[in-house]
Amino acid sequence: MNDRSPVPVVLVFAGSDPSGGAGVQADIESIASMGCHATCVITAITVQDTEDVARIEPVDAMTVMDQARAILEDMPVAAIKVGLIGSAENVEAIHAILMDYPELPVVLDPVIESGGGSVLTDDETAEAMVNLLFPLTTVLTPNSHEATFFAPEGDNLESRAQEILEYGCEFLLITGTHENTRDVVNTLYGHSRQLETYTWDRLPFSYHGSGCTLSAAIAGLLAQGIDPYAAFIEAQEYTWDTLKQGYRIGMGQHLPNRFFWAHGEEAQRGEAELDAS
Ligand code: PXL
Repeated sequence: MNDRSPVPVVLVFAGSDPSGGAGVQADIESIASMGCHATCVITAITVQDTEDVARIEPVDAMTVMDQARAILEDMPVAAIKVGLIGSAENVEAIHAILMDYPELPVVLDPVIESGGGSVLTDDETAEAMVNLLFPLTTVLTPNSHEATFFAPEGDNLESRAQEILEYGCEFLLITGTHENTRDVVNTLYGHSRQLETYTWDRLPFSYHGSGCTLSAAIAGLLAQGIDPYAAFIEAQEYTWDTLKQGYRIGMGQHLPNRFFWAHGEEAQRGEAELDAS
């Protein structure tokens, strides 16, 4: 934490998801849950519900750049999270910002499609991400579909991971939610090799915003100054709990309950004390 701020600040670049499940809405809740303050540069407005995405309206690159500069010049940002970017021009704007703050850890969730399977990132934007942002990334968090998209040549997870690491990110955490395995296995790579695997009980539903929740939690923990290996474990535990205690409010996917910790036994005890007084 910086001595100018009582709370670590995370700068988020992300799209708005009006359902509140994914995007910047997810990032704010996750980052707040990690005890940090989320500042948010909106890169795109999406029209979507819990089932599907109908439209994406990218914000123009100058507005993305100006939002980020306004925050960075005002607050002691301690980590950056990048989610949906919306256009190749926005990739260039984010690249320019990251080049000016090389000391900040960057968590990039290379969003290609929504949980419902809609394409959110076109090929030109994806290519710009690989060339301009992957080399500046501390932690890249693709799911296994996205890993295949970025490394189509590889014929297994290991070779795809090696191909992606060569673009320059420091750590690569590939999530296994989309695989047909009994458990969910997430795999961490770095320093040209596999570093860890993490195995989680597979939950019964399909969730909207799990990747945003995980990557934002990692960014929050890195902003707290926590060791990256500890941050990866804690962020996965947090994300799994949000899904386990998630709910189905709309007619599509379930949503993570990112404030489950505020509704637990401790919070209920506090409420009972208030009622009694
Ligand atoms: O989960 C990826 C994602 C990220 N950002 C926005 C989204 C989605 C998925 O729907 O809508 C804005």
